[in-house]
Amino acid sequence: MSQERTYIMVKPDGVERGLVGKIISRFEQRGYKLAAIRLLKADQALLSQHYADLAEKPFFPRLMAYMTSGPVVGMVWEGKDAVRTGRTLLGETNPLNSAPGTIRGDFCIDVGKNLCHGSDSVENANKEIALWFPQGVCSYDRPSDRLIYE
Ligand code: YYY
Ligand code: MG
Repeated sequence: MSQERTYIMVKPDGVERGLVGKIISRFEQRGYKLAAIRLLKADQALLSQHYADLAEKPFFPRLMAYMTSGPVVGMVWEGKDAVRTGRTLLGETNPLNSAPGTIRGDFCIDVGKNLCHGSDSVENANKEIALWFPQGVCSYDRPSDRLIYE
């Protein structure tokens, strides 16, 4: 079984709106395994590394203000196809294009308040996990995996 990992983050609007539990539940109920979790107020330096590819975008200053407006919950979820399927669970970047049943499609409207982040490739997932969890993640056996994977 693949042990692919992805970095998922509840943004400040999701924390303030009390949606952390619901977002965690989407990943739990799908069968993914929690490998790390952390609540923190991210500073500009950390977020600038996380969003380095977007530094030249016109929305970058607004994105920084949003992401530093309150605490975030960073998580690592593990399992088969975790990166691609994790993004499917989140929905599209613009919530208005997100199907009902996805997190963004069920809980938000504007792109600048889109609740959550998910890594977009295995390579970026590994970079983001190292950035947000420099102390490493948790490895453990989960007996219920036999009920999830064939
Ligand atoms: O990976 P994802 O979060 O779906 O989108 P990105 O293109 O990486 O952009 C990161 C973040 O930036 C997005 O979640 C909201 C914000 N953003 C924005 O505020 N306005 C845009 N036009 C595009 C993105
Ligand atoms: Mg992205």
